[in-house]
Amino acid sequence: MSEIKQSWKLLLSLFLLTALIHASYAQQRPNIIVLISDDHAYQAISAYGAKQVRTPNIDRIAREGVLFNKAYVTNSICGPSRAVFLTGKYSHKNGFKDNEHSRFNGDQHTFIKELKQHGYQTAWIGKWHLETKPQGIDFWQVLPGQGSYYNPDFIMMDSSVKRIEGYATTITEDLAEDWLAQRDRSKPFCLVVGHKATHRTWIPDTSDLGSFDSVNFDLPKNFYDNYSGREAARVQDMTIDKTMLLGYDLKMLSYSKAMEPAVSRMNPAQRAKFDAYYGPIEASLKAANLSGRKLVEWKYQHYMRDYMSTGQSLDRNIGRLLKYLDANELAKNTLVIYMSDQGFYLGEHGWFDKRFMYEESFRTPMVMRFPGKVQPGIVSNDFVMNVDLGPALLDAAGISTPAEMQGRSFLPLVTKRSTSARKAMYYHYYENGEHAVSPHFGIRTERYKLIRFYKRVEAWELYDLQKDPSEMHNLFGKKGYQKLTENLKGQLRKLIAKYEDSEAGLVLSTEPGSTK
Ligand code: SGN
Ligand code: CA
Repeated sequence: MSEIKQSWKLLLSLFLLTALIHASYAQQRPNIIVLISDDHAYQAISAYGAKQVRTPNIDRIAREGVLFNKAYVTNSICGPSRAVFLTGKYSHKNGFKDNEHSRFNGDQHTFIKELKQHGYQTAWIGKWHLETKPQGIDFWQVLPGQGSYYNPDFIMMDSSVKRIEGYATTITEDLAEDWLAQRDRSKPFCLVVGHKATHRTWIPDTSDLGSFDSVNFDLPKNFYDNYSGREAARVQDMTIDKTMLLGYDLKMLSYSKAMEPAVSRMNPAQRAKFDAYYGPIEASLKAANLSGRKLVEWKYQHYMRDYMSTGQSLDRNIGRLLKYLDANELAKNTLVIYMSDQGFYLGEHGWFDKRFMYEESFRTPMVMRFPGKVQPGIVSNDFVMNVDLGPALLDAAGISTPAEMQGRSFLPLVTKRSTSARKAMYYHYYENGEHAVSPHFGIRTERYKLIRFYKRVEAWELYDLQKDPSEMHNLFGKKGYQKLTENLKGQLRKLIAKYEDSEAGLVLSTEPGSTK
């Protein structure tokens, strides 16, 4: 009898020991939170030098960790950007090339599946926008498509649709906190919070309406770009002047009914606040009877005010998450990264929207806090890309990058394990529809950028970013640039071969002088 008792005791202690080891291992591995917003421009973030707005919570992440000054995306549009993040592969490899025809193949491997296989508890909440349902994630609750700002629907794991009263950014944060509160505490976690803000049509929470009404936003120097020498830039359909609509984008309801689907979702209290804010602006616009540059500049100011107010709603909810981590003793062992799915034009070249390989949309804000691993206050000037994010998160969890992933962890660059960053970045944008941006691919080095447009416009562009950071002077074909161009073309071909982008390869193989 006592022998049986003894072996039970032994078994029990063994069990407890294993549980203890398991729990402490779980403790050591960091938790991961990725906050991914939509269309949030670095020009709208004070940590990136924006002077006319404050984003204290995004700034806090940067201050307590690292600000990536040269973070870029491989394909500047929503669905493709998320697919690149998930898979660690370029669009032509993960299959989600554009928002128009692509559906994400959820059977393929993702960084989040890899984390789950290594014992992480995983969740994705909020914007997803990949057409098919999430796969291989423990918990998800996502917006259908672009989602709605007010009283949004969410797709639940059992495929039912649940409408939740309130403002999307706040609800998404509420759901993230709910999930954190009920998670399995014996495991480390990875939570992705996908925010709809600051996507078109830039509708802020009611409490943020009018927050920037006293600010007169500086007009970008190239607001009145005439696109000379840049055919693809000339034929686009994304100007504040012609494409941005008074009724739809700027919410002047008497100008058009297009905003109706968004406002008709509002409850009477929300709608009353909306009308109380936009009604008088609309009345004053009518009374002013503006035209020409006066009207365009009026549109620009109201675009900026709505956009920045929506950004303020976003920043406040990021702050709530940081506070939750503080209050629940999670801050120390959690990597937090904030980024947008791409950049955005805030009037540069006269535009809103994204897509182009020009800096404002190619580049994305990205800040990361990783206590104990990354010193506070670092500013990184190395080239990093969204294709590197999955590998970096796996690296943080002590998992090596799966062979099929094309990105590489950027953690060594900011933990000083290594200093060998990439010297050049490869970009490829495919969509050929809304906003009429021609498909294009290209290379950016420290100083130069070479872009090849195709399908809609057939043209090359070359920029000296040191002399012309706003990308106004296309140097392609200009005297004295032939050698440089040949060199850049050579580097571009190498990247195309390295990433196995046959579509781009085919375009180049038809070039005069091509050896292929
Ligand atoms: C919508 C917007 C476009 C925007 C795309 C892509 N039009 O189609 O302005 O470029 O999304 O955005 S809207 O009338 O529906 O607002 S993305 O964030 O999904 O890439
Ligand atoms: Ca986007």
